[in-house]
Amino acid sequence: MSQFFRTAARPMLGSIRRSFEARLELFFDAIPDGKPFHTFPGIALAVLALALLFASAQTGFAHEFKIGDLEIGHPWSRATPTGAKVAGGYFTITNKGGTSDRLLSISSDVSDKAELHEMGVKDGVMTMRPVAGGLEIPAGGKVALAPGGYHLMFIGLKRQPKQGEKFSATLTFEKAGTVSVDFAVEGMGGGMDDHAD
Ligand SMILES: [Cu+2]
Repeated sequence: MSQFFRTAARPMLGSIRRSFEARLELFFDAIPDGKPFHTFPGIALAVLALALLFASAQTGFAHEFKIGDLEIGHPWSRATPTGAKVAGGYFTITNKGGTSDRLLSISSDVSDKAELHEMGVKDGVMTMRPVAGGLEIPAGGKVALAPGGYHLMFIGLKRQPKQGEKFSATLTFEKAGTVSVDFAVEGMGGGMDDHAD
């Protein structure tokens, strides 16, 4: 069930929620000025109950870490097949501060080392290379590490991360310093396999 939620229901819930919120706005816009809101109590209560339901379903999946002005959103990794030596790591970094910062290094107990990689297409071929000098997080900006783009790579896995578990890693930023985060391991299926050679 949780597998189903992660792979299928979550994006679906997101889009339902978005269209729902859009409709909710229309609903409130449609209330004539000065007309008492309590003329729609039944509908309003049902709408609120549904909105709360979706909100709680969302927070069930999200986890977040903070260090200084930086927010690390939903670090996740993908379960790896037996024998795999590398695993990816993904999350978002939001910089709420007035100065840029830089993700310099990553370490974790699950692997010998961890690198920051960038994926792109060069001459029609998918390539992946380490990012030199760290990853800049602009002031007031948000950077996403996601399959197909920037990502962490845990190299030399000491064990296979299993779906449903979490493993911790340490991120070091130039200004904000060091923060420990937990990577939620999600299912193998879906998306591109960005770590096949
Ligand atoms: Cu990589």
